[in-house]
Amino acid sequence: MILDLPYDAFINQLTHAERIVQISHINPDADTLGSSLALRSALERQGKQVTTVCMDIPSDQYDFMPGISRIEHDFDPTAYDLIITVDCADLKKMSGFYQRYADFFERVPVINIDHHPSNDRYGKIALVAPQAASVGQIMYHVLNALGAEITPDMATQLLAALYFDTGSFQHSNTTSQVMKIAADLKTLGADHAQVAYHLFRKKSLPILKLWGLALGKLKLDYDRSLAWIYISQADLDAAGAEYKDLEGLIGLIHGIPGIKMTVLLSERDKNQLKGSIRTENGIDASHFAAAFGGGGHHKAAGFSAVLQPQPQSTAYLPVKETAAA
Ligand SMILES: [Mn+2]
Repeated sequence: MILDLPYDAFINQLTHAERIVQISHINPDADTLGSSLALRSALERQGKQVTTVCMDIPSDQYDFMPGISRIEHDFDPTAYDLIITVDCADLKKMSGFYQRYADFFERVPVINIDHHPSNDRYGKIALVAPQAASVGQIMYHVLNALGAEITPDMATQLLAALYFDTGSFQHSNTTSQVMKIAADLKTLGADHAQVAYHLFRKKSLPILKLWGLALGKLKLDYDRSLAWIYISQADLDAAGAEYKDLEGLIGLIHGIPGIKMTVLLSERDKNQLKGSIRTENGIDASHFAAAFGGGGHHKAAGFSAVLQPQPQSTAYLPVKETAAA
């Protein structure tokens, strides 16, 4: 099944473009990075001048991705005649560059390539497919529509995108179509073992120490089908780890038989409390996250809250106190 998207309008728009800026979302992941880099190669082979930007420096977890060193962190808005946003559900919140260069976004056509259900199809042309597991899946069809050759490096970039957004093909968005595309990318030379290692298996010693410490603090409440962990700044210090080292931990915990909701709470700078929630079918994680000003998807959501000076006045502290007990 080829996603029903305005490929022809996109291709037509490209014929009017010489200098293109591709924009990834803040806190970039393998989907926005891999999809951008694969499209970039195809556009460059058409003779376009392309700059790929992201406001945040990608985590070193992505250093293995071919072309990652070509990601830049700012651009000159007078130098481009086309904008392509990749995996950005919202131009204002997710690109970060919108506030900096608002008139550039008014003046220059935007092509919006995304799969978030909340994407309102901003831009002149929207290649938006909420049914796609990742932008990598959309980009595979875009490259085919362009008639672009997918090189082994591009195949690795796209496989990384697909692999990441499906949680290594474990999430329910892993359709047979996703697996067929992954198989094709493998045939085209994607380095599947490198993708799996760098995105899911590689763990530094501080990460392993932190996760071990965290597992020791795991609390279970079978009456409420609830599992939770609270990680303090002191825990991070004890493991020699950083906040980002918690990434992926909730996926490890959420799978205990009899547990339907898993919550990971972590203390952040400036009295911030960050919460990640995972749920089983039928329990809306975003509903719980919204109670603390957050949001997300049905089975995965999150929130940030400010720790108040009077602990008893906050709704979430009882959870923290129980967790610490
Ligand atoms: Mn994505």
